[in-house]
Amino acid sequence: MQYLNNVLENLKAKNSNEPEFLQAVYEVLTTIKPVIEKHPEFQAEALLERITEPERLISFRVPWINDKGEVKVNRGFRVQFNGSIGPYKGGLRFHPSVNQSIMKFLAFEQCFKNALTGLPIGGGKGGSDFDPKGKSDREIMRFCQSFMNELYRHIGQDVDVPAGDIGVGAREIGYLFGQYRKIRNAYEAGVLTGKGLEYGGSLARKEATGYGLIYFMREMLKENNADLKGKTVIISGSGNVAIYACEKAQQYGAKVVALSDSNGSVYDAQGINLEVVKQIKEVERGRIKEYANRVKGSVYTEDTNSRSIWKIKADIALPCATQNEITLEDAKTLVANGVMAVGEGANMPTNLEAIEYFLEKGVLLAPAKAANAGGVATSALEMSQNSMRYSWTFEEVDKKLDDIMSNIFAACSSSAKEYGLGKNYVAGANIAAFDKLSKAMIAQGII
Ligand code: NDP
Ligand code: 2IT
Repeated sequence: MQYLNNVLENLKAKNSNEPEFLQAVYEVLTTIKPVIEKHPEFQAEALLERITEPERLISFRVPWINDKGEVKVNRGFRVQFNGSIGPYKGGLRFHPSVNQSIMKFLAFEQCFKNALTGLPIGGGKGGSDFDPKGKSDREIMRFCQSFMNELYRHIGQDVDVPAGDIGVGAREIGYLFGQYRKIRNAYEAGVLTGKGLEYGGSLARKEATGYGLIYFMREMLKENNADLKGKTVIISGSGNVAIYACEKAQQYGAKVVALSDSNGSVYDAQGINLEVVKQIKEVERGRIKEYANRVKGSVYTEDTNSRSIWKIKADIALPCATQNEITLEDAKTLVANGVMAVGEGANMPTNLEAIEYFLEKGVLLAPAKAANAGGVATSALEMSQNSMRYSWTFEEVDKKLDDIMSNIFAACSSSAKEYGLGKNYVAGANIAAFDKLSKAMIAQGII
């Protein structure tokens, strides 16, 4: 298709130093090809050119002072990618790997993910190349305050609503919110989500991404006459998403045998003891290696790229750490070991070749944009509660989350069927999301 090829070529030329962004765009645009073919008017509207160009990209200096009194400087970002459906919405990532390419890929994906939730949220993302590892609470606080000293002028509860992502959890959101409140001299609770329960946070937000991933997996398995009970599961990462995916999978009777972090993985044939993991990760902010010191019979494998986990035999694999953590080689190992389903908790964890391989081999693949949308969906529920100055119970929020995830699965499945794509839920998710986003953009004119 000439129009699509031209757009992809131009994007490549313009963003040649942004491989992650190009990867995310390529996956979406190639899978929605049958939709583009049906709509010649998209070309005159320059719809693909507009949908792949952020509305605004902000980059700023973040100076802060460490405990030794030394001045440090990091780079901060906020990418406001698409505001057609609602205020820009998406997390903040603090990780040394953060750069413009990673920010743009995450913000681009977020627009489609947020469209799938059915809630009124646009797409954005932000963060910094700041490395929170080994920093004291006071250093984290000073960094967050400096970050907000610039970010505050770009956000607002009706403008752009950040939340957490890698390296940003309740502690960081607390410091960010405090600084925003001080600068603005107003209690605008809905400006950030993932807040503590004492000051406007939502019950079940902490659990939402991981639980949502398993609700999506449950629906996908159900459509394929299977369920989670008795399945062996491996989960990469041991942060927020991994921990609560593990918890819900265990509640459904699955046996989770492995978790990891960026230094290596633990294997526990008895099934992971999540209380031990929560103590190490949520309380002590320690390394997963510690699990093997505390739980008899478990084995730790050190590993610089943290991919040793994919060598462990399992029925279901849940990548919940970072982008491109499953390569073609990993996919081949997983398939050879009999994996039947992969659920993406992380954003873009499976590279393009690995996605193709899984689909070719009939592995059920739950794509990130759909399968990890429970976090941002519950953030939107947090915004609703903040607007109402009211809060729902855990059960109420969890039930809404379950319904949202079931609806997202149904949308992915029916879009895939409509275009004769069988069980390609990757394409199904992209088509369903594009359908909504493109209609909202076209309705609002050329902006
Ligand atoms: P956390 O910071 O809580 O945990 C991240 C986990 O992934 C840690 O175990 C970390 O190990 C590991 N990890 C991070 N980067 C790398 C890397 N480069 N190589 C190997 N391991 C790595 O983050 P979350 O759990 O919140 O996020 C995990 C993934 O889920 C991300 O892709 C995020 O974008 C996505 N996501 C998060 C949502 C949320 O609500 N939090 C919502 C939707 C998606 P270590 O401690 O060693 O760095
Ligand atoms: O990738 C994601 O969807 C998130 N990090 C959650 C974003 C949010 O606004 O809750």
